[in-house]
Amino acid sequence: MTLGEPQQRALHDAAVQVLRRNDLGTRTSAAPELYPHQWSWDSAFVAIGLARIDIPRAITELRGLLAAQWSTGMLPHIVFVPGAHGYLPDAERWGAQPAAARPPAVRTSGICQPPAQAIALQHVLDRAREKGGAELAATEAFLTETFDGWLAWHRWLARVRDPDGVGLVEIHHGWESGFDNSPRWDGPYSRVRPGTVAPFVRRDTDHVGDPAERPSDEEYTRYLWLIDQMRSVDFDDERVRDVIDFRVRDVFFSAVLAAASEVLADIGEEIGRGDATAELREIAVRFREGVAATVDPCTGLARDFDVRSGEWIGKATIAGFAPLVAGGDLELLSRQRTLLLGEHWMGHGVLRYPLPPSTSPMSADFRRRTCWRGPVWPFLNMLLGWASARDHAWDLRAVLRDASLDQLADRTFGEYYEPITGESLGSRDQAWTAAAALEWLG
Ligand code: 2M8
Repeated sequence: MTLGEPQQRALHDAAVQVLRRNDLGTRTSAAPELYPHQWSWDSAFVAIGLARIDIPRAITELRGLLAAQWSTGMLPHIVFVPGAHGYLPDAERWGAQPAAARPPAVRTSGICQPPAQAIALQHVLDRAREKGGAELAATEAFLTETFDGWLAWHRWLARVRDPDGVGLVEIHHGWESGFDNSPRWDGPYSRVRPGTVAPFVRRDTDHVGDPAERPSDEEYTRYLWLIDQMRSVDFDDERVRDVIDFRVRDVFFSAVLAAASEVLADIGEEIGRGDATAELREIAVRFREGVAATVDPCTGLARDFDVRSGEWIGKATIAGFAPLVAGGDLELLSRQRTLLLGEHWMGHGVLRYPLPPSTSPMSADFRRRTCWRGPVWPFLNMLLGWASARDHAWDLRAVLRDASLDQLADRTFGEYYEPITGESLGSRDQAWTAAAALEWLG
């Protein structure tokens, strides 16, 4: 089914309302109750949706995020909103206390998330070009003003998180991946041994939904332990590597960096910052090749690498399709598209909609209701749709678009969706889900 005109209009209006409701003025809450703060990669996808309805507001969103950039170049994964709590009991425990590199005026976490921001910048510029006039002028001025900040972010990732130049970003916490409790991290977390850490106690479980859908308190205690380890060295990049129990080369994060670096190089050329082109294209090539080199010839899926155990992580998750985000080798991309559309993934007979679940239903790790272990994530489908358009993979894009609109027509804007029944799960009114609806509607 594809949506008719009235349903499309209703979906559009409801999505706009969600973004307005989550609007804090200069930041957008990731979701009203559960995630009231500004999350880094949510905010990038939110800006893509905002650019469809309000270009100046999209610019404000990205400007606000950049204002929280650390002096090292890192963009923190959460910018805390004063007075808001969500289910995180105490922002200070997640790193929001003074660290040498943190800007003084904001409270932020001390870890990062995949760098989707340049992809958002490109969307804002595209929309501004369609409008022309003052909005285009404002967008170009904004890009000129902030270019060095985005460049510093990409440089930090390339230098600090890939010091050996293998073309893969090393993460130090499952949250840095954005795929919090994915089966990808089961092995690495099994080697995290919390020492003395105050156990995690939820602030309020009322709006967290079914606890079975979420990581357990024991898992959260490990998450906190890693933050404590980082705090013990004042979040100092060089020293964190030596003390941290979790060191993984994240293939999906790396793919986002590759794609975003290519885009940032294009933007740089357009605004007269050709001086950064060679460096950014080199980062794009390095990480694209790094991602491609992880592909398991048996499964056709890209893999993460656990630095501490020296093992590949070959779980059947959506991150295995990282090359489709990174772009590059045409044959590899074509093989991956066939796999993605095939019966282990989007073409699996049990699925409510032909959309990729976060873990393959064929995998023993598949959990249909548990957050990153099975459900479908609309923002990821938007990202795959963007990459498909970039690579002229119109067939894949069309399936993703039609099925996404069908899924989102319930207007709950769920955080994630049960892949077999299509039920909306997790938080409601999730901002990046509303943004995905607006982007698909065009
Ligand atoms: C989820 O992660 C946060 C921690 O960062 C959490 O579970 O508390 C993930 O889905 C992540 O990708 C997302 O950015 C965040 C906010 O939507 O929620």
